[in-house]
Amino acid sequence: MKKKVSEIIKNSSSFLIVTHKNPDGDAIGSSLALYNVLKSLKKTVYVEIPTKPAYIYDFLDDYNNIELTSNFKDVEVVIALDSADMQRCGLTKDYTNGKTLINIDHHKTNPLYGNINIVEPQAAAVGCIVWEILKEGNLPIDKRTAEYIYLSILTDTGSFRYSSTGAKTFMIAADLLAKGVKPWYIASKVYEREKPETYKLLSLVLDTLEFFYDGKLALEYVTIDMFKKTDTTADNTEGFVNYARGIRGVEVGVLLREDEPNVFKISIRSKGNVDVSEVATKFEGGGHKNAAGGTIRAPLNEAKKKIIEAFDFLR
Ligand SMILES: [Mn+2]
Repeated sequence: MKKKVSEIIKNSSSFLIVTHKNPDGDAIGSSLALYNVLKSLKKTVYVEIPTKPAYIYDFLDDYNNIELTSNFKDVEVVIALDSADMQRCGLTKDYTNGKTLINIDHHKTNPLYGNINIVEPQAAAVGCIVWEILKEGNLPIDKRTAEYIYLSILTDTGSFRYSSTGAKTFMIAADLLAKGVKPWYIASKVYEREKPETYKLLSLVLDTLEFFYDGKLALEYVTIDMFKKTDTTADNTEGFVNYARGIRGVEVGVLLREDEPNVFKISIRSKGNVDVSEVATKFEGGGHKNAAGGTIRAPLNEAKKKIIEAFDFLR
């Protein structure tokens, strides 16, 4: 199947790459890696995402080449990356009709919406799958492509810490380093360029921390009011949920983020064996075993109650 994708890459002339809204490092990294390869092969290629990527990624060479979803681009091949369903990457059936749709993902809930589907839940990042496609097809991996793939792996494995990290992950990373990636450079760009106001917001959020089920569930929240007070947006909350999970004894950390009045985006992170993807499906969401998300439409107190109840198996 990967060979087939590399053949399509070689034999087609125009491509649209799409990924999920509120893109993370894996979504952006895997998309820009393929974009860069297709550019170097002199193909016509576009990258579209439903929402603008967060500022932490603005150091990337191709950041300004990322466009917002249009459903207008006239191309032969559409490649969706890291997108558990079509809607999350802004695709409509009307638009993809008559085009080759390639679906490359690692969410186990992916319904295989493409004409070609490469969905590998065991892959540490979609960037790893992209690397394999490029390798198998003998496609060029230059330094810039290597940096994009490295970004995707670094961010989706929580800096090589999550249970998805294996020997293969490091093997791929080693290959990327051989192509010129400097780990300190990417890490400092992604993790050491935070805005001061983010820390103001973080201090408000940490103040909301509460514990349930003998300290196994940690819950924190951010409200529109807090965003206003600190002149911040949802972009500033990247990684906040990890503070909840990072506490000793905590097995599940949850961040409730009020994106619209009484609409909370929930981020759920677990350690080790607790699978949070199931719980997320109860809240219009999904994800992976240790990282998942969803939405709750309710006032704060009710939203908190729903989350606490959903984790009563921790009792
Ligand atoms: Mn991913």
